Amino acid sequence: MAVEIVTVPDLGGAESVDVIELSLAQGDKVAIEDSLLVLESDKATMDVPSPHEGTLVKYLVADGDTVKVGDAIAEIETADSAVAVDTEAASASAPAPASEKSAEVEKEVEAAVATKTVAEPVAEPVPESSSEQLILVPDIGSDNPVDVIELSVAVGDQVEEGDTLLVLESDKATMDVPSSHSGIVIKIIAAEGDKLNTGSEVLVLEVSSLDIKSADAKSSDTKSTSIESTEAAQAPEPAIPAPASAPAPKAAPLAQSQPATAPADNEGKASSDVYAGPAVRLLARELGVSLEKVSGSGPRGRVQKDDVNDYVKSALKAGPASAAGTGIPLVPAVDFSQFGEIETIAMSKIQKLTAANMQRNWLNVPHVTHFDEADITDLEAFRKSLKDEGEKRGIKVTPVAFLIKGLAAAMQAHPEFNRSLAADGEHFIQKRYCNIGMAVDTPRGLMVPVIKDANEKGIWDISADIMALASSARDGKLKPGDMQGGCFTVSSLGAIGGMGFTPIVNSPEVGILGVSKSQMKPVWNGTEFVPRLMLPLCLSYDHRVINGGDAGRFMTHLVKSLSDIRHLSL
Ligand code: CAO
Repeated sequence: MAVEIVTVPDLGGAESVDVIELSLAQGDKVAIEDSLLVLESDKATMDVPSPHEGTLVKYLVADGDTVKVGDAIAEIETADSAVAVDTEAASASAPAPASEKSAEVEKEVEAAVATKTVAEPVAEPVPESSSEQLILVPDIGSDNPVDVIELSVAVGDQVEEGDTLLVLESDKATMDVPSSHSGIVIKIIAAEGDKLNTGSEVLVLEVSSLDIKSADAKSSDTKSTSIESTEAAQAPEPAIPAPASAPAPKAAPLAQSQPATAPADNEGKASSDVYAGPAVRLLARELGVSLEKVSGSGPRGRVQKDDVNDYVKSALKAGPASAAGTGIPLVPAVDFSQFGEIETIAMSKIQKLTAANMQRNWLNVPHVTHFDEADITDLEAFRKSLKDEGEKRGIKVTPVAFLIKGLAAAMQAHPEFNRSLAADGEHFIQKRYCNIGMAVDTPRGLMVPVIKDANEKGIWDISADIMALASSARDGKLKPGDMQGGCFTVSSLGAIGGMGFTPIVNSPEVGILGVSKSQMKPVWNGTEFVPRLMLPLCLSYDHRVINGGDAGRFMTHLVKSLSDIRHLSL
């Protein structure tokens, strides 16, 4: 049986990382190097490419899991396997340790062929119309009827496969029933308060025949029910499959709002401890509402959708208030939809991390930005003269390589730029190594891979590092180790444009160099104006560690070495 287990590859030193994205669905075709999932450490994200070609049988981890090197993450059925796996057999059970996987695989694949799981909603074609799907209650694991406590859709709603249709509740648990098909709700059969059993009718969907085929062929991962204990105070947030396209919330997110409402019954609890169903939790997440701030009006204090919506309305009415504890006035939450059509777009993990880091650094670091220009006329002539040799070596040399070389030299001459403030605020940490981070603009957001030991490298090696790291960053292939250990950062917008900008220090580093686009300018040489290629440089620094005089001397050193690169060889 050719079912291969894919494991977590070398993490470049990180001990454990989080799974932040499952890139495929069960049953998807996979080519070698296709991204299977995305891992994230404190510092970086990393795509895990498939080492095999074939079909994804199932993931052995879930979004949000923490994994380490060698952990089993997915099963791939390779092309030479004779068994056509019914992906619906993949259960939503927690992954077993890697060592147990191989033994389990064959058993599970055989089971998959022999039987279909019933732990998911069952869709029976309605005989009269092939475009209508009757959705039934999946196996609820008990003969006792369970209560419908929440209907998550209404007639006319467009639902995607995996969207929650309704929430069931027994004595012990709530169960989120996701849709097995995409389509439009044309009839709702079950009502809130009804008691249902396995196989009871829920609703009818109008689906296109294409959707029926693809839903039948697709994985059941998104169809599996998520169950949360209503008693387990420590229960994690339920694993609710996110809809493919989340509906735009009617109000702007309230992440920082502190509405002037009466304290909620749930005040002081963790969100996971609040009594609420998965659909309500999903709504709260979409609206940026912390559930513990919402009073539940349902039985036994259960938080209902209306409670979340009421909370949002009252927050919007209350307007901005000061953020508790920080003393920083908040930007008011605005319902932009009152002014025109809007779309709410989810931020990627990288974008969220960048936003948090930028805000942290901006608020913590007293910034000063020092501007200067370097005459790079001769540097450019020399760089262009390297073109032929660069082509032979397969290396492209850009001005950024000289900047990194020049920065490393300036940091050696002015070691205060290679310091960090110690956590006690009373010492400097002087680094004896010299690693320079380079901001890279990628489709996923801003990444900062690090060129290690830049002071010991020549222009060819630095250029090769720039090419390799920039391309890994853009392809999502950076390892956490590639992003660690930076002492100083360079942010070059030279290829894009601009005359200058004020970059934000990448704390705990103490300096960052912003580089804008070089321009030919008339420069007075004492007797006449001559055309010179001038490169705008913007040095932001942490004024707790660097004084204005230090910055002036550092920049003068850098400008001098870029204007006459012979200084770099001294
Ligand atoms: N002035 C004029 N032209 C410049 C230049 C400058 N300062 N710097 C680079 N260029 C030119 C190069 O000469 C090259 O042109 P040729 O092909 O004609 O020689 C071209 O721009 C190369 O650009 P590049 O972007 O491919 O390569 P790079 O080495 O200049 O930069 C990298 C690499 C990774 C720094 C860059 O691609 C990048 O991602 N920059 C964005 C950084 C960023 O987003 N900063 C903001 C952070 S805060 O939000």
